[in-house]
Parts: sequence; C-alpha cells; structure tokens
Amino acid sequence: MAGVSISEVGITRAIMRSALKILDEYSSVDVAIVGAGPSGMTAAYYLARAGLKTIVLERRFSFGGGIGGAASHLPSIVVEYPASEILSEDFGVRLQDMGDGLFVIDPAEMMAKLATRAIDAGAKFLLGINVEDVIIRDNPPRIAGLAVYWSSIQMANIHTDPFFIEAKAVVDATGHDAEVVTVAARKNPDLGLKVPGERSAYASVAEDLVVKYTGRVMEGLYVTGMAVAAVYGLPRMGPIFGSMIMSGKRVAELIINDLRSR
Ligand code: 48H
Repeated sequence: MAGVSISEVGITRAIMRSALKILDEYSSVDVAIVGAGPSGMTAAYYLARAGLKTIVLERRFSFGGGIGGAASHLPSIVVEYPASEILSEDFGVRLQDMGDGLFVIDPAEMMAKLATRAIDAGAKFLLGINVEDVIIRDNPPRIAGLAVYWSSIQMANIHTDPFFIEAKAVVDATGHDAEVVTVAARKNPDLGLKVPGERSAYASVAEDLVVKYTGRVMEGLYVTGMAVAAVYGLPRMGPIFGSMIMSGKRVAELIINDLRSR
C-alpha cells in the first residue's frame, strides 16, 4: 500500500509505545473499578462524566459481566423503573414495555451502550487484568489501590508478583463473590470486614436493599452491584437488573461527593 511501511518490529513498537504509556498514565487514578458488569460500567460512566480519572479493570477480554448470559441465555434483560428511565435517557438504550412496571432490553445493546457511554465519557477499560489484592495503609486504615496481574497468568496458575495501581477510591463491582472486599477481609483481619455471602432469592426486597446498602465499606473501598448482596448478606433478585444500574449510579454519586469534600 502506498505510503505505508509495515514491518513486524514496527507493529511491535507501535503497541509497546502506546501500551506502556497507557499503563504508566493509569498507574495512578482517582477511581479504580474492578469488574465491567452492569454496575461497574454504570458507575464508570457517571464518575468519568464528573471529570474523575477512572479505570475499569476486567478479568475477561470482554465487558458486560452477567449481562450477556442474561436469564439462562435467553436474549432479554429485564429492568424496572427508575432504572428503565436512566437507561433510556442517559445511555440511549431502547426498552420494550412489558406491563406491570417491567421493561425488556436486548442484552447486546445494553452491554454495548453501557460500555460506549462510559468510554466516551473518558473511562479507561483495561481487559484481561485480574485484581488479586488491595494496597493498604494504616493510621487511619485505608485502601489505597490494587495489586493486579494478567488474567492469562492467573489461568496458567503460575506465580508472578503483581504490579500496582494507586487509587483514591476502589470500587468492588465483581459480582456475586465480592472478590475485592473478600481479599481485603481475609488478608487483613484487623479491618473487621466480613463477607457473609448473599441469601436466597427475594426479588422485590433485594432490588431495594442492594441500592440502599451500596456505598463505602471502609475508607477508600466501595461496593456496588451483586457484591453489595455478598458483603451485607442480602437476598438475590435473579434475572432483573434495575438495581445493578441504580447501584452503579449511587456509588458514583457517593464517590464524587466524598472526593470533592476532601
Ligand atoms: C477483575 C473481575 C474480578 C477480579 C470478577 O457479575 P457481574 O455482572 O456484576 P454486577 O454486580 O455488575 O452484576 C450482577 C449481575 O450480572 C447478576 O449476576 C445478577 C443481577 N444476578 C442476580 C442473581 O440473583 O443471580 O460482573 C462482574 C465482573 C465480571 O465481568 C467478572 O469477570 C469481573 O467482574 N471480575 N475482574 N478482577 N478479581 N472478579
């Protein structure tokens, strides 16, 4: 092709120069969100829109978390008001009104639009990154960032030491296992953190409680989405996603408020 000089080393250098700059730039952020599921991506959009330097760290090579699997692989995601209005107005997602206050959305559209809006607002997504630990400070106890490594290394089950990302706020958006709060609790018993795990299904109650309990677990560490149910022993809701969106928005509002009032 005229004017294009392609060589193997040229391709490699383009990747290295760009990627190492990105890793350098994002080694210190305002907010590090762990998990690119519905709650994490919703939070990322509102945080980035508020001008906070926001990174989303996702173990898989794709975003969406549980959205793609939806309810037993059936191609319809259910949400209720007011998440329906937020998805329509802020994310441009198309909804079908099913009556009884329930709406359905195409899962692929929901995943794509949550991610697009978050990325366009300025959030940086890093895929294939596994978060394995937190950075801790004492006096007063505070979570100050994350220890991460490549998911491929985790899958190969070989050991390497991690690298670090410093953050003013860390968000556990890892879903059912609340992995960030769990590792912080296990490795630092003096923090007094507990992760009892979620309770059996009680959808109407769970939808409200997950949003209500969304927030700060300790200084520097916040929880959103299904991880809230694990951390506070709340019931699960099954395949309805309204509270994931509301929880993501709420955690963003709380962090924006906390970081601005510092
Ligand atoms: C990097 C990680 C790590 C790690 C996990 O499960 P998610 O979709 O999470 P939520 O809370 O946003 O949404 C929950 C929803 O999908 C759901 O499961 C519902 C509503 N269930 C109700 C019910 O009753 O069953 O996404 C979490 C994401 C995933 O993409 C993981 O790969 C990722 O986090 N992740 N990424 N490092 N240590 N742990």
